[in-house]
Amino acid sequence: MSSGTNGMTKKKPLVIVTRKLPDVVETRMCELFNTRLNLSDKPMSQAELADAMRAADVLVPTVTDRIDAGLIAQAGDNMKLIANFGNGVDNIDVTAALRRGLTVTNTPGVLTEDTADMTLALILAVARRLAEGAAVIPAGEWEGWSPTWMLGRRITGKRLGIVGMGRIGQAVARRAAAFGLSIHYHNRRRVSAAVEESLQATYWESLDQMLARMDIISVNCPHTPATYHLLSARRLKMLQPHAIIVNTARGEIIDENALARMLEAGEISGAGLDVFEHEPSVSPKLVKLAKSGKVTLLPHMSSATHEGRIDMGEKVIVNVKTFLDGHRPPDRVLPSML
Ligand code: 8YV
Repeated sequence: MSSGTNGMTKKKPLVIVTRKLPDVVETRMCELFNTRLNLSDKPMSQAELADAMRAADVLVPTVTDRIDAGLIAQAGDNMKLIANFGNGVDNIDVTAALRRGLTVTNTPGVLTEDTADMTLALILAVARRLAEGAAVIPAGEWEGWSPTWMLGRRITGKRLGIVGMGRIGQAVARRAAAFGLSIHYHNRRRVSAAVEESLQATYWESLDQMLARMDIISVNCPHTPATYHLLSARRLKMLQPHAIIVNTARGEIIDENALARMLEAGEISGAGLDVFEHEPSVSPKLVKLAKSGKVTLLPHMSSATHEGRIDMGEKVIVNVKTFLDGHRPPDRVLPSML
């Protein structure tokens, strides 16, 4: 308990964390703040989140919590900060939060490299049939080497089209160049000439035209109202039949049903997906295709490293502490940034 200037005892602000975080992060949060943890890690219901919004001064949600306008309307008078444990803020109605006078922060920068690593892993997995191959020996099905068996597609020399050339897109480009891919990108704003030059990246103003000419597409833009179903059925149809598509951003950016239909019909050759439109449920068509080896599906784990989660926690702590100390937190998110 700290003392107020008027001599009365001032209540320490309550920080409610919606999911289990790494131990070191939780320990530090408990040292610094009056913190209520979720040790069971069970996702909170909308009713439980509403209770938390009423009771807390600060809420620390994750991607699995839908902090929509309805919930924000129920925020208590003390509620001032939503410090998201995550980079993407599409789980939060940032505009409604701002209108209510709530500050929103996120954890940018610290999951860039891990997410880019997994993007390349998925490109390789799909093109070189990694998941299918890895299943053969454990299943006792290997009958020996054959010159025409398990053939995938060469990566080197192919064209990679990156949709979204922010931090993660650029980290993907750096890795992809080392694999001999030529780098193409579409972004709502063209990146600087210096960045283009250093990445040897070709800008496509028209997403449609880029899609039609690529061998591999990687989705690396945030999910916003403007990018919802950016890869619509119409746009997916522009891909060449041998193309593969990888998504480590958000499921909502691709029309998942259309993608599944086209994969099934052989109109796109393969997909590597770490994110889905209705997590944790996944289109049964995609699940079936995963069994046949056409697609590799991962359970939203691109940023899942011990180091990354601790870094994310540290970012949350800095944002909360800075805010509670009366300053502007470093990772403030404004609707204009989305
Ligand atoms: C995180 C992510 O695991 O940060 C993001 O935007 O998509 C993930 O990699 C998740 O958001 C944690 O809340």
